[in-house]
Formats: sequence, structure tokens, C-alpha cells
Amino acid sequence: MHNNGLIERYRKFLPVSESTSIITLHEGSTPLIPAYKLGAAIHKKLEIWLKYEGLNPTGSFKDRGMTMAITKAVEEGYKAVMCASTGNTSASAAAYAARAGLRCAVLIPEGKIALGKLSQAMIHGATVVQIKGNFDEALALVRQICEEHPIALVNSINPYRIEGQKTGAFEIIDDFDGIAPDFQAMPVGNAGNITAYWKGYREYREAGKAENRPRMLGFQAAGAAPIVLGHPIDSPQTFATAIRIGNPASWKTADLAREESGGVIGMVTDHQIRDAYRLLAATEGVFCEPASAASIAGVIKLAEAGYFEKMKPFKGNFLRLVCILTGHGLKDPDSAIAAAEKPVTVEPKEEAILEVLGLLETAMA
Ligand code: AN7
Repeated sequence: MHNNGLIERYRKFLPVSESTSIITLHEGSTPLIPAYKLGAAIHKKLEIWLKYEGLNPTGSFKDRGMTMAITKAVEEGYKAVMCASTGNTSASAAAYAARAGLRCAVLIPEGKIALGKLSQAMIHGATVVQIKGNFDEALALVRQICEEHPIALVNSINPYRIEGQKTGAFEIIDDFDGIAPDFQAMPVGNAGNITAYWKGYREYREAGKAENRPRMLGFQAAGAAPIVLGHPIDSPQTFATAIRIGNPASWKTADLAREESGGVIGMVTDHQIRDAYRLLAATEGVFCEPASAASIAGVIKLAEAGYFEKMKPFKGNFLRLVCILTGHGLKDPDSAIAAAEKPVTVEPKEEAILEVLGLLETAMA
């Protein structure tokens, strides 16, 4: 089936009408990839699936919300959009605004944006403004500017963003033939995505499309864990720059998702995130950005704490868990290069290469 984008696919569940002109880059319908080896290595009862959101058109889950936000901005007559961003929102907003013929301005924290994301916002022609401050300060400024000027704010406090992003939950349930996973694990930054997924799971269940709902497992970076610690963080720090956020806009609805679903919002250290990031790429061949690996790191931490021991699957013998891999690894090549083994440089001679490969003795035998 041709993918016409998620608004067409889930039109009945979204705030569009017959006359809405849809702005799409044919996002959504991303693969749900089994990771049996990884699951078994983490816990004998776990069956892990990876929702590879890095395969959206601009390389992150933000496209789900942006197709809705930009479609509605056009419908409502806006000529310009604006967002604050740790990177992916700016990349997505810039791309969809370009497609719609809207002006786009993005406000980002100077020096804390992964290279791929910055390159996207720039090449799509957005006006990129760096502030000597963090994401939370950028968002406060964008809110103020969009209140004072006819500019559509396209951060996830825009309800259309949440509407678009909830379709991720629909896709997972559709892929599993009407059964939600036992758990869904995801990184939490500004907390829009956990809000959106939980809304999606609730609505699909209410519409009779799902028999059950998952427990929501959200993970923040330890240096940027306001929800876990129970207070805003003035100067959030983590190498997973996407989730370097100290005062999430959707804090309350993230708490609600955890409560209503019987889930957990926890935190993982940069060290744990980096290990999970490498492990996933090396054992399953799936490359995500550091923030996305917080989901895997969190699941490992919960497994080690015995969290899954007493849990019962909704169906079958295994606990089915979906990790949302929110962004593609290529977004942030610097982190990959820093986390992996360095390449070896040798003379252009067979012997030198065989030596590196540990094949020298075999070759001489
Ligand atoms: C890869 O781009 O906030 O909890 O400005 O890029 O919905 O914020 C990005 C967030 C997870 C957290 N994974 O999602 C932005 C921005 C990746 C991300 C999150 C982000 P939310």
C-alpha cells in the first residue's frame, strides 16, 4: 500500500475536514522491528520491538506532529511558524514549512544541537537564531513572540502536534492486530511525545480498536530529570542533547500517563545511555541517536532492579515491550564517533591489513 502520510491513514481520528489541504512528506508507517537477541539478553521474559521513528522523512518522530501543525497553520491562514528546539523539532518545522511555503524561524541553544539537525534547519531555509541559553529559555521566548505576533507556534504545546504524534500508538496496535504491547518505553524531554502516545492508546481502546493498553515507561537523562526529581532543573546537562530540558511543558500530562497506565518515569545516566546506544547498534544493526537509546537504557535498569519479575503478559508467554527509537543515529555523527572504536590507519600493504584483522599468522601458515 502506498504511504500517503499519516493524516490520510488516520483521518477519522484527526482534526481535519474534507476541505483541509494536507501538507505531508509521507511520514509515518515506520517499521516495528523485532529485537529478540536484545530482549533475551536483557530479561528472559522480554520480547522487545523497536519502533524506528528515525525512518520518518526528516529522521525523527517530530514529523508526525509537524504534518498536523503545519497543515493547520496553513488552514488557519498563518504565513509564518516558529519553534524552540533541541534540534529535531527545528529540522522538522523547517522542512514542512518549506513544503508549505511558510516562513520558519527556529530558536536553538547555541552549541548544543547535533550537527545533522542544525544542517537540516539551515538547508531548508529557516531563519536559525542561536541563543546563549538553554531550551527552556528559548521556549519561553518563543511563547512570548508568538503571542505578540501572527506567528504559529509549532512546539508540542500546540495541540495539533500531539494529535499527529498520537498516531504512533495507532500504528503499533495495528501492527499487533489490535493488541497493545505490555509496555512502551521512550525518552522524555519536553514530554509531548509521552502525552501523545498515551492519548493515542486511550483513544484507540475507546474506539474498540485495541483490547488493552500498555504501561508507559518514560526515561529522562539523570542530568535533566525534572519529572523524576520533582522540580525544574535550571541548568540541565546531558550528552543526549535532544532531551536536555529542565522544565517540560507537558509535565502534568506525562505524570498522568504514568499514573493512569501504571507505569514508571525514571532516569538513566549518560554512561548508561551511551552503553545502550552502542549495544543496540552493535547487536541489532539499528542506529538511533543518543536520546532514543535512553529507552533501552531504562529498560535495562528496570530489568536489573527486578521490575519485570512479577509482571504478567496480556497474551502469550512473553512480556511484549516496544521501545520508541525517536531519532535516527545519523542525526548526531559526532556522538557515534566519540562512542565507538576509532578506525585504524595503516600503510597500503596486505600484511599491515591482515595484522589489524588478526589474520597474519593464518596467512603465513
Ligand atoms: C530524538 O526537538 O524537544 O518528550 O526541540 O529529539 O516529546 O520532548 C526533541 C525531543 C526524544 C523528547 N527523542 O521528546 C526538540 C525536542 C528525540 C528528541 C525527545 C526529543 P519530548
